[in-house]
Amino acid sequence: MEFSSLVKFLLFANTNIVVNSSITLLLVILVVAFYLKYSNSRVIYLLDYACFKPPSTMRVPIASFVEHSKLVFVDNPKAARFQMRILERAGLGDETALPPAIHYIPPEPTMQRARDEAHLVIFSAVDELLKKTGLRPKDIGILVTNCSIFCPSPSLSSVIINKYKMRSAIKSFSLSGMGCSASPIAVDLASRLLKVQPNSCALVVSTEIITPNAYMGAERSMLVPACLFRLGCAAMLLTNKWAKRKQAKYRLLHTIRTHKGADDKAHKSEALKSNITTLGPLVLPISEKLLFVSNFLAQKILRPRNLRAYVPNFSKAFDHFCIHAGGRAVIDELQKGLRLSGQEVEASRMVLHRFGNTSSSSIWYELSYIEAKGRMKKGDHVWQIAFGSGFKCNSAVWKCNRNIEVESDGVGPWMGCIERYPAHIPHILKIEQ
Ligand SMILES: *[C@@H]1O[C@H](CO)[C@@H](O)[C@H](O)[C@H]1NC(C)=O
Ligand SMILES: *[C@@H]1O[C@H](CO)[C@@H](O)[C@H](O)[C@H]1NC(C)=O
Ligand SMILES: *[C@@H]1O[C@H](CO)[C@@H](O)[C@H](O)[C@H]1NC(C)=O
Ligand SMILES: CC(=O)N[C@H]1CO[C@H](CO)[C@@H](O)[C@@H]1O
Repeated sequence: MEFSSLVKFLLFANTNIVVNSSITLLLVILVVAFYLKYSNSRVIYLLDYACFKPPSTMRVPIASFVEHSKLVFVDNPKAARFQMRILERAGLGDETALPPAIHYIPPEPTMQRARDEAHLVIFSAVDELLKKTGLRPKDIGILVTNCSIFCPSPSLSSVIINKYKMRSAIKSFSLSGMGCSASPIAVDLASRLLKVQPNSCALVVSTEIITPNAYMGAERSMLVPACLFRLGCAAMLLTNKWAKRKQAKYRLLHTIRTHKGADDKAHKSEALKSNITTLGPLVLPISEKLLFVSNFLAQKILRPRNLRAYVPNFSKAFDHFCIHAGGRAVIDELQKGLRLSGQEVEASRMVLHRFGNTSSSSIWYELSYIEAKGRMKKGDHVWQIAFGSGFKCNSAVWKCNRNIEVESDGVGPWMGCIERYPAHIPHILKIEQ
């Protein structure tokens, strides 16, 4: 072999080696980066969720509620009339449901009845969720339950673990006394736990057991919730498993919790304002941020009398809104405050009409409404916002991870009634006496 051709051969081989090894190195780096990014489970998915659909036997048409209230408050007709006036303006329909114990005359708010209700709503929702996701109870590593009023011992979490024979190493938490905003708190807690526990599934159960809520006294502030509370429960499955990324419905982008409990003067709108101020910079497009900042500066520097604070247009950041359906006044206030259109609050109003105030689970019935209407598309951003028990305001921001089809994903609790919505909700309902 000639010297020059030997040199050529060596050079060629060398470049080959260099090229080969750099490609290999690049591949290794890519694989490692990929592994670190995903297996380290920074991304948290909502695999799926399920909402309890009350059986029609537990239905309370408004007229029946009023009649029942007259019988229960036979010695106090004022209370019955007061409840009727609340219901006339509440925006609830004729298909909301109450647990059997509250249908009785008089109601029977015992511990046993409350347990029966808890079993009914929780097991129904969890059964459906396991069916939808194809997971076995043994796959669940974290369990967070949340229910504000009913706080039995052993806890509801233990009841679930016992019923489904979950694994003994499960990390379980029972949140309580946190009111309607508890659901984003539970999601927040589960997502924080998932961040430190790779390759796991977390089950979150959000409900309010209303049997203990049956109220027969004369205090008006207690009579109001007794009118609006209805059966409801939602179960959610969060995961950081890389293998589940295609199947998952949503990706969690942010959870934000504001607690103004330290401030005695704090109230709903205060907590809301601060929460929104925290959320704004995370989600708003640059144009809205600029408008907000320039308005803020103009107020500080020029101090004009009639310049109102700029409320960012959140429709530019979110495609769908799930506002906790606590009552009509709450939805009205938020719609006005955030300048939302009628369609953007439609899900909240329709959930209030069809299911009543289901406390912390209402935002999941709303998400399900948007899906059942076929409006949820891959890439859409959703804002779930809930407040309750005074000073807390909590949100979760999700990004839709795949197209959601009514045919394959179903309509969940809206089965059999979705075609009747959106329904016209009269401002004042005339109740026949
Ligand atoms: C969530 O909190 C409530 C009390 O507010 C507590 O009773 C309950 O144990 C928790 N929820 C469930 C479903 O366990
Ligand atoms: C907010 O932005 C959306 C989309 O750009 C627009 O349709 C809507 O009119 C805006 N709302 C307000 C109150 O400016
Ligand atoms: C809705 O239910 C919750 C209970 O979790 C209660 O705190 C809230 O006051 C209710 N909303 C209205 C408007 O009654
Ligand atoms: C304006 C305002 O009150 N902002 C508050 C928003 O909430 C965060 C905590 O979540 C507070 O640190 C901010 O001060």
